[in-house]
Amino acid sequence: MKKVKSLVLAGLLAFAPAMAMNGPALAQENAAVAAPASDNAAAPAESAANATAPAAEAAPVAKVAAPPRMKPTEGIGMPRPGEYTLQEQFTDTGKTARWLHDVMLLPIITIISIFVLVLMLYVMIRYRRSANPVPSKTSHNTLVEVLWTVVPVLVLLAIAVPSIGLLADQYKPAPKDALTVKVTGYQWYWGYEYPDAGIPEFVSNLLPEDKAKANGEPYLLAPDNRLVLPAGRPVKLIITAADVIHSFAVPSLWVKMDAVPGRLNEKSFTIEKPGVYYGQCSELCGARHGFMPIAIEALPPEQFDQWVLSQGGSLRKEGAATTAQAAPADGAKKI
Ligand SMILES: [Cu+2]
Repeated sequence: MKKVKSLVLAGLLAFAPAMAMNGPALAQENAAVAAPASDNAAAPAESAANATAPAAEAAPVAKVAAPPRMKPTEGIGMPRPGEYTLQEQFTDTGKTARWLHDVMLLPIITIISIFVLVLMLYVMIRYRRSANPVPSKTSHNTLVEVLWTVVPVLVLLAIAVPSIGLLADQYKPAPKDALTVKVTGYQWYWGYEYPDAGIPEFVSNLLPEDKAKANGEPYLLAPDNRLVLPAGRPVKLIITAADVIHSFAVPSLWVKMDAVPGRLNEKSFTIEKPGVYYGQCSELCGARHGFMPIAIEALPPEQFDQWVLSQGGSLRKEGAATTAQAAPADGAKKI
């Protein structure tokens, strides 16, 4: 009961200044956003007024419309038929990782494999019993022994330097201004929540085959609701699960993080350019494990802000580290 009272109170306080300052602010229809029950009521009030201001400029009367659903680009953010390399990367760590794989590891592995194969073939042919009936009794050769110790050490060191740097980069904490999104794995769909923007959790299910085909989206990779993120801004994903272990993976963004019940894992990255990036659950999680796809729609920052407003969320103050909550819908109805 106490909670309900404080919800209503927070709502009233949140909307009072917004109404006084700006008539059309109510048209914003901040829908279905839970109020922070015990937070300082002045904070939501401030952010509500703050959030509605740009919306009022752009569309003074109606609710902000969501940007149109972005069309995926064939071969970008998704696997291509017959492809055997890593997907094209759209984050910094992804690019470094792909470089490490393509430019360092693959050539080194290839050279070593060919060298060992040639050496074995040479020894088998040149020193076979019929060609070399009296075998050599040599048991030591200092030069060869030094070489086969030092050369592998140098090769390993050369790999270790960029590899350890990449490992550290992948787990670097997010910058303070990163947008936080909570990702929850369920059997068998994903839930996305935007605590910074005050957008409550919505779920993302597999898009049926006919709808995916009609939309020009890849079936089994396309969900109905996408995870919408800003391009060019740091993002922090807090990843967890509600039932069994899942794994949130988007190969073209170099993201793969286990979603473990009762535990919050964190992954931070900045998507370089707008686009649709597909992924899948990558931890065997039950019967429909193969049917819980992921699609990240990276929008240009202005369009992302528009999307946040269209979902009833609020925009954060520039540089503010605390979260901003939109005004609660309950309160709005009671006014
Ligand atoms: Cu799963």
